[in-house]
Amino acid sequence: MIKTVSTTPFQDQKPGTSGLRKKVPVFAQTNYAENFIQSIFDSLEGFQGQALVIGGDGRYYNREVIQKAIKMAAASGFGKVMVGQGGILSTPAASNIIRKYKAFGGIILSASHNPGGPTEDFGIKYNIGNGGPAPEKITDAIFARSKVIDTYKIADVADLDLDQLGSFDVAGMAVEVIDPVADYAELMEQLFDFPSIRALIASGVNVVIDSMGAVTGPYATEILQKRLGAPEGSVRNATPLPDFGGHHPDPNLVHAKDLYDDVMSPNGPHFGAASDGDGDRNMIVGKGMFVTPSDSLAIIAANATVAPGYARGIAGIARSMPTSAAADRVAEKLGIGMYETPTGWKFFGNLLDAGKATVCGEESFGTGSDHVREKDGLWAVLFWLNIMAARNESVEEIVKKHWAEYGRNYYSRHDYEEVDSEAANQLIAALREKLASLPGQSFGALKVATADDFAYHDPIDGSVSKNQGIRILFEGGSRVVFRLSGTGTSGATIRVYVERYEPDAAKHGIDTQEALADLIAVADQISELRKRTGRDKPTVIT
Ligand code: G16
Repeated sequence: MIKTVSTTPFQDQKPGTSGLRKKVPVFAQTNYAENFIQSIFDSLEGFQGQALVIGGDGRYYNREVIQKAIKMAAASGFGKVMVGQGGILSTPAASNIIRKYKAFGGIILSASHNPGGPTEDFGIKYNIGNGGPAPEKITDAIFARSKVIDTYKIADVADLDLDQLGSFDVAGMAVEVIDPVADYAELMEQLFDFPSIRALIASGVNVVIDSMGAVTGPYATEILQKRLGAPEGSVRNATPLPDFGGHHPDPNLVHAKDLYDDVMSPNGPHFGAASDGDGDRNMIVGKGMFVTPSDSLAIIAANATVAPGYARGIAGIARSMPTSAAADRVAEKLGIGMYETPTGWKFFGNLLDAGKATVCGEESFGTGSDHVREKDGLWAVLFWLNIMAARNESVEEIVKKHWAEYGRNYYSRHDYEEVDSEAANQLIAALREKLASLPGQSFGALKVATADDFAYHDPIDGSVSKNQGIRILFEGGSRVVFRLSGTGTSGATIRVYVERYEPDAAKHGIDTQEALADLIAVADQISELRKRTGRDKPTVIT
């Protein structure tokens, strides 16, 4: 019943910021997915007889790869697979299942915020027993294995019916098809004050969530509509579809513009939120106020104790390096630890496991805590609703008061997508060459204080991750950061992050792009971005 199949290695299976992401036609090549899954198993030790969690965001090709993964797990000696009904598990829900049922690890199938469909994106990611993305040590081992693999093992059995809940046998291995929502909804109910949020909604605060045709639909429907009493229709685009209904499931001001416009209109909802393909990102919009992800992290941290799950206080905050320093001011005031990590949720895992950080966040619309080991879109939405209910204030009031107390970090990210890879690499290389000569140089009123290529020394395991982004810091706390995205699937994406700190509340009402205009111009001057890429404006501004 177990077949050993000969294969030839692919040389391009290097996991990026979050797993292996490629176009569906790449994944659909003979043995491509099998090679990568076997490379994962070959890089792990001690899983015989243990449980593996499998699920994905429902995108095109999800079910096909789940069938392969189940049969290969059986052939490799896992004792049990837990798989979400219909092949569905949001990324945070998968993390929760791994932790709650003490599974050995999990395979999550998603390309996150990238579009889905026969010619769009797909992805495979391995998460370890703490529920978080595999650290670099493991992803490096998987890549090394994928380059030399010559066989894989698979059970030669019929496909499993993924739509039927219950326990089944696949080639001698137990498979449980589980409700993807129940455990997650229960966890949220433990962390947040559901009665207060229910009362807030009952009082007439109109809350909508746009699930963008992706995985959070069933989760948001159960929690917001069934448990918190929001009227039917409050969750929009609520059915997960293989092509996300044609949506680009990236919750930002470009792809969730309809929601933004609706909340900003006089008769629109008071509060709007959107999530991404696999449910780990979030966007928060209140009437009159878009909340930047960096501010969202700072505000959640500053108000954490209103939520029952965090009433004892938070131990520390972690943010990725390109995320604004708004949270740093909160940590300073609370007298707790602040950690700056490279981009990638995997870098938070050690800090969370060691109890050094309780809440974490990234500028890329990611926020989360030690309740799981992934960022968590609906968690952030519920945290905001809990804060609004506890303070009896709107999003706009909460944000403005926060700025008045801590100062405002004006912040924006400019993305240049699908740039020629060679040109992008040269731009970064040229910046690296300039680093030593920048400090002391003035660009108009801006004087460079320091410049470096960010390197992270993990305080828990001592590992070092180099070349994590070019930082140019100016006197007074402004900065620009350049890095190449590790999640794109065609060409290169250059990200330029721009930040200015403004302590004076009288100057908190300026348009963000205007407030950052001189820094944006200097970023172009130093990097020669327009000249090198031939682009005259970013593809996406967030
Ligand atoms: C992933 C990672 C995040 C990271 C984001 C953007 O998110 O989990 O930690 O911030 O990619 O990465 P990059 O700037 O390299 O494209 P997701 O939601 O895509 O899994």
